[in-house]
Amino acid sequence: MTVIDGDRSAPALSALRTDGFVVLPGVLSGAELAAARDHADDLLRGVGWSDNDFDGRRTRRVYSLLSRPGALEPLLLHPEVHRLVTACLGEVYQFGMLFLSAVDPGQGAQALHVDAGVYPLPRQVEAETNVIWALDDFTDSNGATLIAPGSHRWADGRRPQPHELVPAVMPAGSALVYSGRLWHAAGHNAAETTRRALICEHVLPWLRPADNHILATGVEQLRLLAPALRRLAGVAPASDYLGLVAGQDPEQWLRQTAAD
Ligand SMILES: O=C(O)CCC(=O)C(=O)O
Repeated sequence: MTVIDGDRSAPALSALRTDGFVVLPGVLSGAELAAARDHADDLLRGVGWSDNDFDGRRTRRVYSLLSRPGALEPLLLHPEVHRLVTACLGEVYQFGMLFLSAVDPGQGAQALHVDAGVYPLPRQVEAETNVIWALDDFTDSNGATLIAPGSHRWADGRRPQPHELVPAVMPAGSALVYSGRLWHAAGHNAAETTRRALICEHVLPWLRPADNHILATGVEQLRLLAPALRRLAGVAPASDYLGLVAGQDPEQWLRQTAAD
């Protein structure tokens, strides 16, 4: 497993292309991590377990994060992650699925999957580059994400065998950046503590994102977001003619309708 320290942009990109993932340890400062954890706990308070096997019946999930990004904003916009995403997807892309997850003790391993499997695209298209932020240490025992290195290049129909999986063990504050074509799953949490993560997909701008961020966030809150978050919410047009509002650039439309 490639874990990159030091000046890491070029080796990280090379590992991401070769292995389909890269772990960037210690991306967050202690203060950023503490604030992100506190905000995650606020968001998770009172949230129940998911009601299906895939999301996890001992896992709590929180969506609609753009309506209350708080201390998660530095993670959502982290330049080191976005340099890698830009290298894979180009200058314009948008958030796909975006959620906090708290994998509680006793949660079994998730079904293996590829995030980009929601799109009926040829396997070789890199439609998504995603990140799992470890808000707690990811360990062998607490359900560190299981990944099949190199599986982003596998042909349609090939599935990982148990011996092909490795746990993405990493300290809290690290980022696992991976291809949307990589086979992976949350591991079994056999520990006594919860394993929290922020999971953030980035997808090509001309695809429908898994979450509808515009509806989930609402126009008033979109106006209040940092411009970079607003673009990632899907406000940025994909091209000159794709993603306009009433024939206008969405940013212009937001300014104009605020003034009306
Ligand atoms: O929590 C993890 O390690 C991965 C979760 C995941 O891939 C998913 O829920 O789609």
